[in-house]
Amino acid sequence: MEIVSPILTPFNSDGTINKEALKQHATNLLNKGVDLIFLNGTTGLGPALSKEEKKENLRVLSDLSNKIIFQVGDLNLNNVIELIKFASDYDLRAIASYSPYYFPRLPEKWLIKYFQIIASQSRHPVYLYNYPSATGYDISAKLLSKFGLELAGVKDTNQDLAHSMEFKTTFPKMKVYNGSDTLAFYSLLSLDGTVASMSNCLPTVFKEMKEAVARGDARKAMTFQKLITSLVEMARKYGQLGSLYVLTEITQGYKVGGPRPPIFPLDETESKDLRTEVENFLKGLGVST
Ligand code: FW2
Repeated sequence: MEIVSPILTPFNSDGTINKEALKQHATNLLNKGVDLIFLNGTTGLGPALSKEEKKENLRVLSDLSNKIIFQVGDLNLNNVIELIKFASDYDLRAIASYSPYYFPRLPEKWLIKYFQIIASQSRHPVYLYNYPSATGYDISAKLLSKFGLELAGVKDTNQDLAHSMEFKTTFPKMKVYNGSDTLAFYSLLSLDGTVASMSNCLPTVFKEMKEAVARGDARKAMTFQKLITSLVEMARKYGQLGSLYVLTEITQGYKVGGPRPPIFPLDETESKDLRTEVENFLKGLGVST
């Protein structure tokens, strides 16, 4: 049972990556009980990073590389292959990729081919990042099975837990994580773990939820899930990706820079309102974050 943190990418105001903040944040998350870091994911603004920035993120976290799943997806397959080659010098847990996106009506065969090429190039285990509502394509267990493609793992960002569980029943050896914050408790209970963006700002809550699941205390674990879901609702009012930078600063006590347009930072009033709401909410609960 693992907590995987899709780490946010901290940007400076000039749009460059704040490397010190990235290192500090990753180290803090792992110290507080997060098991693995998902680098260049959605929360890390992966689709908006250049190939050089994706490499840079891994260089910055090279000391922690065996705790990293390195996301390499791109619409330019040459970039994907270059990133896989680059990654081969690092001792990674896995590489991962979302499917091709944007282009409509891609034949199933082409989607599968993309992952077959990745698998043929990588010396590391390959994890599928399936996010149908973002990419427009569902790389389901049925589809993998239809083409006989076995991958080492999957992060399924899906509100349908049965869809994630189908990977496990079809491929018992596959590592299966659900990527929805609102299903983190159920993912810890029934899958190999959760990949949850809220673990950026609530690492200790996630760790305690995992411990509660491990000792069979579902009621306690549910209280943590409710807290996580409440924070998601607060964050979504202002745009969840931008809000996460503010939430992380509030709960972890250090600056993690800001997002980069087209993911815009919260303005001063929004940040203040979010801070007030979150601090008031957490005050009564007596939980560590
Ligand atoms: C990532 C995640 C979590 C997301 C989820 C989507 O890479 O950021 O899939 O937060 O909104 O795994």
